[in-house]
Amino acid sequence: SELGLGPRNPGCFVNGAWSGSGPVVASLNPTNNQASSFFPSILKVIAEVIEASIDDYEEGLRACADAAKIWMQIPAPKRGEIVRQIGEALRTKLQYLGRLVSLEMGKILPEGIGEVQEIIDMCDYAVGLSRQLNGSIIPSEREILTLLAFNFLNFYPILSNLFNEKVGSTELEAIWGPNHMMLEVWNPLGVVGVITAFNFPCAVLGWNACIALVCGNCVVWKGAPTTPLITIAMTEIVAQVLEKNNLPAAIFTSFCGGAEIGEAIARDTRIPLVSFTGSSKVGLLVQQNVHKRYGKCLLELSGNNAIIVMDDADIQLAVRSVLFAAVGTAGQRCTTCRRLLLHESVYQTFVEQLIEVYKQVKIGDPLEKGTLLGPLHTPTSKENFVKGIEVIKSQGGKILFGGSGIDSEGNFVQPTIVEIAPSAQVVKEELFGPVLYVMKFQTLNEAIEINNSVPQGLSSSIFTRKPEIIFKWIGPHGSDCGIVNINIPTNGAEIGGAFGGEKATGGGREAGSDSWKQYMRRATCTINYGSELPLAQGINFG
Ligand code: UN1
Repeated sequence: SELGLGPRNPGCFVNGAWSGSGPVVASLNPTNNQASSFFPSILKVIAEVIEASIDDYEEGLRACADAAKIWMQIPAPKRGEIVRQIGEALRTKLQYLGRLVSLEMGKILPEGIGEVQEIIDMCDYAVGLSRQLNGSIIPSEREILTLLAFNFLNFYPILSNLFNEKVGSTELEAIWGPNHMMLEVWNPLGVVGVITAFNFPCAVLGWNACIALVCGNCVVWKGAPTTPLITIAMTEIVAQVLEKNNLPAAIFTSFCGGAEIGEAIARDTRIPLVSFTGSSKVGLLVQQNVHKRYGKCLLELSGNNAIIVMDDADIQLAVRSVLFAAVGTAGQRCTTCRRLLLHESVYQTFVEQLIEVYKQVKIGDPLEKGTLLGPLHTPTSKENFVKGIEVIKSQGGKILFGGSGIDSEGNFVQPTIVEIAPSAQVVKEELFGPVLYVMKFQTLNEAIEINNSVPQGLSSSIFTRKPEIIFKWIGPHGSDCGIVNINIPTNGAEIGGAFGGEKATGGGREAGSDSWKQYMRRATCTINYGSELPLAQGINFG
């Protein structure tokens, strides 16, 4: 109730009003899978949501495209001020939102709160950025060749008249400057579509929306179909800030819905950029639809991330890192460590120590203090985990720890360690749960080759203290991923860097660094402030 949610909630924020004429869906609690608005228990009950229909979508997009004309004209630092206020509003609701993330998505409370903190950080980052959307000035190389030749012929007369009024400016400019200047101007795109996934139901919105907004774009957001309450709560917070500032509410338009709305966004020519987070399979479909209409895509797709532990590694540090990377968020981060590559000399000790810490992982209600492993997000995720274990076994995987679903009304499974050959097909795929494949290697080259041998290329990490290994790892013959860490887990990236990966991960970069450039269109302007027309490449045309 602190977030303004009721038992049944319209799930579309269209032109400043909540509505919804699509199907009614229930938000399930992954801890017990109960969903009904009419039972009194807080933990078991979440709520129902009315999703968007295509008519809702059309209405929302019309208003959003209109609002874009206004928003893009507001000075960037003023747009930053709006994002600053969004950050402030989020700060006051941090605990409530964090609990809602934990309740609806199933991640443990510290991670739920951490996720909301990530958007607050993004707001702060974007406020600063709003004063730094700078273009550059590029020296022009145009030469006024004919005039120069002319001036050489007249060299002495010019010199003798140098301090004389009679010297024409044309001659002097002809010698000293091309009278052209090149510069880059960054303009907003208009409307940015953001489609996010269940595992980070609000942080990923933050990476995209905070930047998109300061860059002068309106945002159309479709959250994951299974986390509609977070979509609504987040939207309401943004909406209140826009209203307080007398701005068109359609600057931020959002829809709860599934594939139909996602596809509408991908096909919509009013949306020049679509940022999509999800599986490689769906990402490819989105990309094809967006590219068919010459739109731009930012893809943040699957990961299949490895940690390499070298023979000189700090084993304790590495064990703690692997635990967070493989078990955190129940293995449902795109940055989750799925493959552990151990140098043969540390293999035995490492596996023993890891099993010891896995034994201590407290599994249970994600809202309860001390829980490290909450449920998987949906009953289907649990089914996929159980089926996945069978496939792993059929491909020669040996279960070293865990390996089963847990009998309960929720979607709980055991954290699992599997010994397997890097060549097994299953190792190339992303099983979205707490399953860790352990493999042995002898040389650094072999480890890097295994790291790079999967279709995905998001995150990677190596544990070593040796500079020659570190620099090889981050260089051209090292990891082929977008995130290349040393002595930290594969997950838990800071927002200041550009986040994203290569290959089947989609190539997009979101959040920090110069990611903002993707949310704007660059105009390369060449200005002629003289009266001659020197052509580039020295072309003389008539
Ligand atoms: C994701 O799983 O989609 O680096 C994103 C991390 C988080 C983001 C994960 N900051 O693990």
